[in-house]
Amino acid sequence: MRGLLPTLCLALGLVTATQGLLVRHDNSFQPDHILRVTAQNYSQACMERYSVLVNGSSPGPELRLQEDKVSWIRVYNDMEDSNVTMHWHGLSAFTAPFSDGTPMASQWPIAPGHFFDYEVRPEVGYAGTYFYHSHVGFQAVTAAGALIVESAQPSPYKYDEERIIALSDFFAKTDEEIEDGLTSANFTWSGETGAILVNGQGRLATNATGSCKLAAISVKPGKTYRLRFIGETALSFVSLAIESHDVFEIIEADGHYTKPVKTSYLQISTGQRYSVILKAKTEAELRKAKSRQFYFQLTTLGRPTVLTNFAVLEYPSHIATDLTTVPVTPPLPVANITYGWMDYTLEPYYPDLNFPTSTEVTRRIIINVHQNVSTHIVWLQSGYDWMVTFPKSPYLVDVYTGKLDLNASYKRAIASGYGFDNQTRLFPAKMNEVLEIVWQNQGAVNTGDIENHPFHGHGRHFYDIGGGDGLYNSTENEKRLNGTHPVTRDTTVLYAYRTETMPLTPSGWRAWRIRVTDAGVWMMHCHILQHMIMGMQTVFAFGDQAAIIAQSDPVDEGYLTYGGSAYGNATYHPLVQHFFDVHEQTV
Ligand SMILES: *[C@@H]1O[C@H](CO)[C@@H](O)[C@H](O)[C@H]1NC(C)=O
Ligand SMILES: *[C@@H]1O[C@H](CO)[C@@H](O)[C@H](O)[C@H]1NC(C)=O
Ligand SMILES: *[C@@H]1O[C@H](CO)[C@@H](O)[C@H](O)[C@H]1NC(C)=O
Ligand SMILES: *[C@@H]1O[C@H](CO)[C@@H](O)[C@H](O)[C@H]1NC(C)=O
Ligand SMILES: *[C@@H]1O[C@H](CO)[C@@H](O)[C@H](O)[C@H]1NC(C)=O
Ligand SMILES: *[C@@H]1O[C@H](CO)[C@@H](O)[C@H](O)[C@H]1NC(C)=O
Ligand SMILES: *[C@@H]1O[C@H](CO)[C@@H](O)[C@H](O)[C@H]1NC(C)=O
Ligand SMILES: *[C@@H]1O[C@H](CO)[C@@H](O)[C@H](O)[C@H]1NC(C)=O
Ligand SMILES: *[C@@H]1O[C@H](CO)[C@@H](O)[C@H](O)[C@H]1NC(C)=O
Ligand SMILES: *[C@@H]1O[C@H](CO)[C@@H](O)[C@H](O)[C@H]1NC(C)=O
Ligand SMILES: *[C@@H]1O[C@H](CO)[C@@H](O)[C@H](O)[C@H]1NC(C)=O
Ligand SMILES: *[C@@H]1O[C@H](CO)[C@@H](O)[C@H](O)[C@H]1NC(C)=O
Ligand SMILES: [Cu+2]
Repeated sequence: MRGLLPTLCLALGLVTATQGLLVRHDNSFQPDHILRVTAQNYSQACMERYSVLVNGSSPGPELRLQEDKVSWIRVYNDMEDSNVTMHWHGLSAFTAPFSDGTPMASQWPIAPGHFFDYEVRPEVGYAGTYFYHSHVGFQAVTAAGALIVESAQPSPYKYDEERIIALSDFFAKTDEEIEDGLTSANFTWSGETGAILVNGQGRLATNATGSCKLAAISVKPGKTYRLRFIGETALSFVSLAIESHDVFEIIEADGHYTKPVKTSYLQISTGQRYSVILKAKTEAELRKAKSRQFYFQLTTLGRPTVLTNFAVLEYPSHIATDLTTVPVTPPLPVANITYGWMDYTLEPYYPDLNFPTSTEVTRRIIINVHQNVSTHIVWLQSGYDWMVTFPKSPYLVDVYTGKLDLNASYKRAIASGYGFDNQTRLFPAKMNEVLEIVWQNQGAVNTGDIENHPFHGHGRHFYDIGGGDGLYNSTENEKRLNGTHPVTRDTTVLYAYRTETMPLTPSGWRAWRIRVTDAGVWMMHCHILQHMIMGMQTVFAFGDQAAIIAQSDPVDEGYLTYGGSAYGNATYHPLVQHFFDVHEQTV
């Protein structure tokens, strides 16, 4: 749609800038999807909890978007005393500038009683499995839902039907109690997860009393299924296998088809998605197995306590499936190696000629991460935390208003030697740089503790170039990469190769490569909600001010203030810019 009025503009001869059409979203405007966010008492795993819900449930309704098509998603904040934003996890480079859903990074949060119209356009080649979730505080523990991008092109893999299997955590404490505990000088941990839920259902892992049911995934004998696994957990890193179904084939990771890889189990962190092909048993095989229901076994990895949870794979039967009994002893073994799963193994389905080689890398940014204990317990990246309370206004807003001087920030970042500007707490990059970003785990300052951190990148997906123990050594890693074909991902795990080491000692790394092609403000952060709240977030700015505002200049002032006129409410129709309906402006 770029250049809606090119002929006219050429006739006038004075093309100066592009600007998204400014449209009053009154009653004549129909969003493609509507999500309503409330906070209310809600029951999961036989436990009532005050939770943030999308359309009254957790998970919220499934969204289906089309490749290359703009979808308008209206998000209402029906809560009385909390802000909300919605993030389209994995799709962030393909949303309009203010639509990435990161509070104080890409937009002002949606105030109570207000709504915001998100403009999202999945790119061609990104058909796959995603999810949406709130990006405020601990809300995403319940405020999340599946987002599937469909393609007009047929899938390279054939299957009869698909099933969504979204994993989430249950915590007994409320979001507010958890947030207060984590940010208090009197630090209080959230507690461990009470249950890993499947599509919102399940039973407490340790004391499964009551009548609440395990999730049932129904399949028909002899059919082929695409199971879409979504890591919507707050904390849990999960090992997952299916009883008597020893082999399935991975075909998608984070929205991209992969070459098929056979496996008997998955390891899925918060933020990750995998699709697998599962061939359901035939009637003959079911007779041989003497059962028509089988457990999904979900086991937490890398936490002080190991919790095991279940869901049920059910085949049609005259006997009702038993959804309230859980096995006394877990039926399946759990791999004792919790790091390195599928590293250097997954390959893109379609050959990717765009992978940046080491010689193309223009800048390597090593980000040391560790826990620090002073007045508070915080997670630091390059010596600093990032919390939503740090910026006075969103970075993207400051780029538009000119308050943020990205050129000066870039100078400071380069001078620091870490690629980090400690004044703005930004990692700025110029267009067309090729970055190698290395997350380097270090022991906590006092205890030497080491944990798993599933790092998530907003913006265009990065090439994951692996992970390993100790200190990152690019020469060594180049040798390992030889002959491999790195995939693009949006979430990969910085593993704990041990539970503790000496304070500040390097202990494990994860490396990414990214071509800086999509101007904007992109967060890169650990996806464990507790860690985010404790400061484990970074903000990258791709492109200078000119590159970022090129998408629309000027932008309407309604985006630039909290509760501004781009945000609607019960009595006010917002004035919204259609960034993908760009016209050239003449003066
Ligand atoms: C969410 O609920 C609203 C009404 O409350 C409804 O209009 C909308 O269609 C629902 N959204 C989805 C995706 O089901
Ligand atoms: C939610 O439940 C708590 C007790 O668990 C109760 O105190 C509170 O009033 C309930 N809130 C609402 C809005 O129903
Ligand atoms: C909502 O966001 C605004 C703007 O950042 C902030 O001033 C306010 O404190 C937030 N409200 C809540 C309840 O967190
Ligand atoms: C710290 O928090 C714990 C748990 O919430 C509480 O039991 C304790 O009294 C608190 N201590 C102080 C000094 O506030
Ligand atoms: C089960 O656990 C929950 C929370 O962890 C607790 O509130 C409840 O009292 C426990 N029930 C039993 C029977 O132990
Ligand atoms: C995993 O188990 C195997 C066999 O049981 C054992 O040889 C190996 O040392 C274990 N590895 C770890 C990291 O515990
Ligand atoms: C890290 O902790 C030390 C004390 O152990 C403290 O002096 C320092 O200010 C802390 N740094 C940050 C950024 O929290
Ligand atoms: C930033 O630097 C570039 C050159 O690298 C220059 O073209 C541009 O005008 C500068 N922008 C601002 C706002 O200073
Ligand atoms: C930024 O880093 C420099 C050099 O280490 C230091 O002098 C300065 O105080 C830091 N500024 C802030 C705001 O942390
Ligand atoms: C990296 O590994 C190579 C061997 O492959 C070694 O020669 C080099 O010293 C290592 N670099 C560092 C910084 O340890
Ligand atoms: C990559 O591996 C091949 C053998 O598999 C070897 O011939 C080649 O020299 C290696 N390339 C590099 C850059 O190490
Ligand atoms: C609704 O939005 C308009 C325009 O931003 C504002 O003037 C009005 O105060 C808002 N109403 C409420 C109840 O916030
Ligand atoms: Cu983390």
